[in-house]
Amino acid sequence: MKKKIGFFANMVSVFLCVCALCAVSCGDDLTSIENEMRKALLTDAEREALSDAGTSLPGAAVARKLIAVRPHERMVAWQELGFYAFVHFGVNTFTDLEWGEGTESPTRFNPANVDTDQWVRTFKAAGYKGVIITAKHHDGFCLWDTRTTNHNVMNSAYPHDIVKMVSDSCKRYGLKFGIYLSPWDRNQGRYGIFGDRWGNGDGIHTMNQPKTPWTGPDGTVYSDYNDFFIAQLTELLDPNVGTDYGDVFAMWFDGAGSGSEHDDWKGTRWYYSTQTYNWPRIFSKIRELQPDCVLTNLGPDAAWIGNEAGNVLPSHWSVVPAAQAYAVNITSQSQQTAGAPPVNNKTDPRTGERENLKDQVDLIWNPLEADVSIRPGWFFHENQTPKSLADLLALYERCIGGNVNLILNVPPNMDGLINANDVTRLQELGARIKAIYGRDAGKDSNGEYIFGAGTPETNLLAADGVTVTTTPAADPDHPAKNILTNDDTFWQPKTEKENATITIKLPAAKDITHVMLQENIRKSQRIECFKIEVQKTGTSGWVNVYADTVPYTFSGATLTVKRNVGFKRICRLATKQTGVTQIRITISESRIYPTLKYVAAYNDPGV
Ligand code: FUL
Repeated sequence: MKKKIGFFANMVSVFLCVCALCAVSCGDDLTSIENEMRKALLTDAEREALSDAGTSLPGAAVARKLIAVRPHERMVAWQELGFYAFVHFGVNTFTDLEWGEGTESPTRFNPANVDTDQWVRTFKAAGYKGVIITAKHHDGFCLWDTRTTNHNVMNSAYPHDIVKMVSDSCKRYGLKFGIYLSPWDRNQGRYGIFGDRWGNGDGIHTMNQPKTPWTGPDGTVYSDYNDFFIAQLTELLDPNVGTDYGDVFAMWFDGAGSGSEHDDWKGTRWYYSTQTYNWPRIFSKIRELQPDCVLTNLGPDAAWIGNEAGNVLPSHWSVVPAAQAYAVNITSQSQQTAGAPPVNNKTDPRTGERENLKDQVDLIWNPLEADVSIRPGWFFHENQTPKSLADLLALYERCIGGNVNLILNVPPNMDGLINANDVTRLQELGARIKAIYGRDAGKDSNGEYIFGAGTPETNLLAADGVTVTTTPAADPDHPAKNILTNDDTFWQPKTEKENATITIKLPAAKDITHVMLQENIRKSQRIECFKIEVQKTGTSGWVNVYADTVPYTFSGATLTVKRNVGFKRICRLATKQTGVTQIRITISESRIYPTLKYVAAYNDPGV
């Protein structure tokens, strides 16, 4: 039984808070709130640089403007997670659908024996550092013990709060816990639907009429879908309303079905649907309840890459025009009918380049996330199989190593378990990641190596006797040797230069298949173009093993894209380099004073 005390009081304060907020920001979308939040994080000098940021700035002033845009600590923590699980589970698991219509009976949800510990153990074995569960998908079925609607798991054939079970399992295994709450809700009668497309509908709502208030199962009166959505968020994020799921590292909002006016097939006929969200109110409520929670996909913190196949660009930029992060723009570019391709505006790799940003006055730190499913569908379907190990490893390396976080979906089956062949595939993936990246695959939220005590040190540069020299010389506070340790220290030159050379000498020759580079993103993203060369035993020349540019086809033209770094760049070399004694990284362009936080080299035992 839930605590209900305080709920009404809470709703009243939500209402008052909202009225105050609306007075200043309704209609502004997230600009005023989010941009002010972002600017508040900068130092006076950085804010000054940004407020001066205009058009036609001379030379380095453009670079200064761009490096003034930096992540909040919540974004640094999110980027460090890198790899986490998506779990799509709900009525669709039992109806064999991807997008339920919202008319299905909750009793259709009938798993034999949900074991969320089995899910999370499997995820940990794969190297995941967090889990995001579909608390509500587009069909509106809630996987938690909610008071907002009867369309929930407690009225199903398996009356258990699945959200709570997942959050408890995450705590047990040291993984972060996050929530997907679909804004689009096809079960909720007041969700944006204002009429039957063909004039013979329920006639409750017409375009110009205010919607009638409705009463939830516990007597709460909602006047608008935004109230309802906020009440759901409050249950999920506010420990004081009785459903305590603990810290939530990310809220994942999907833009599907939430764009401008569109037709929606609901059970037996087409409806004409649109929903006006009060995004400033929604985002502010989350900030108030869980300030460290990242608002991703459709939200001001992290952006969707624009496809669901993990097709990243050759270079991704975290500093982009702020308009890219506006929720209204994202929803209008998302899917409006099942299977329809989204309007993808993230395929132009020039978006974040200096040349494109030089005249922009409103910029935002908005790194990317790729959402991909291990199977063709997001929900479990008996006839589907998981991707191959080679595909999954390539996906991991191009996303995690391409300045893009990866959320890899694994759908539980009708028993409520991760299917045996998916478990095997994820264990294989974890074993490969561990063998290549060892300790650099990271730590869990308890500070333990994600693969446990037996995690090997695989970084060849972590050995005694490795030396680093740079041109220009390092700032004494940020010496070159800092790049050899995977911590918060970093290298930065002493002088204001756009280019630099970093030479790493190994005490004994090594075979190398990968090099990994990380910038200190707390200082923004600065490296715009770099290449890697190696020198081998008994030679004095340098062999180029990772080119500074790469061809990319966009809109029928072949562009030459410069390779940047960002949070993490994994460079898988075209062929294994044997007998390497020195590695040279040449930064040919940067947004002045480039930084490197960590450089590692590996020898993949599987190559
Ligand atoms: C899409 C949704 O429509 C899918 O059902 C799924 O939830 C995926 C993660 O996002 O846009």
